[in-house]
Amino acid sequence: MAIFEGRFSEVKGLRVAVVVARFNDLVTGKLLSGCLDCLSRHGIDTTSSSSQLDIAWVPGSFELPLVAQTLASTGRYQVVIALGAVIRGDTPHFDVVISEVSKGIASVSRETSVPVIFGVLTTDTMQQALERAGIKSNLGWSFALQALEMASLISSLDASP
Ligand code: INI
Repeated sequence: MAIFEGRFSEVKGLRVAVVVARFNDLVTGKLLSGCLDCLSRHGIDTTSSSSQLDIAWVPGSFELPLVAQTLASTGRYQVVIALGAVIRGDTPHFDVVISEVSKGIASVSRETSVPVIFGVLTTDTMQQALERAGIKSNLGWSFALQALEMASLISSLDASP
């Protein structure tokens, strides 16, 4: 019997791409900060000259799947993290955006075999989003941990005889 589990310490040679939406950047900027803090404290070089980390900005969450797919398809990254904030407000656009983003990101993962972390907050209000992006906790940190775990898990499955 084999039991596979991702580890958080296997960061040597690991390359991570983060794609982040500018829409609601008060929130997504904080998610990105939390994410980079976690990656850096686990040993990933997140400096501007880093060869371990690349960041791509897109206009809104709707654009996350396409750019995640483009990045994943390059073969340069073991994991992609997609960050966004979709806030309900008064618009039915919310449902369209979130449905496309969630389905899109799931299919990019499956089609490329590169894990893509769903780091998109979906909330009713800006206050709720801010609470999850640093006021109470910063889910950007958790998304980065999930990325490290999935990159390690997929790599151990790939290496298994
Ligand atoms: N994009 C978001 O990231 N969050 C939102 O809350 C949002 N709302 O509510 O409209 C949003 N819309 C823009 C969308 O993601 C696209 O960028 C736009 O439709 C152009 O394709």
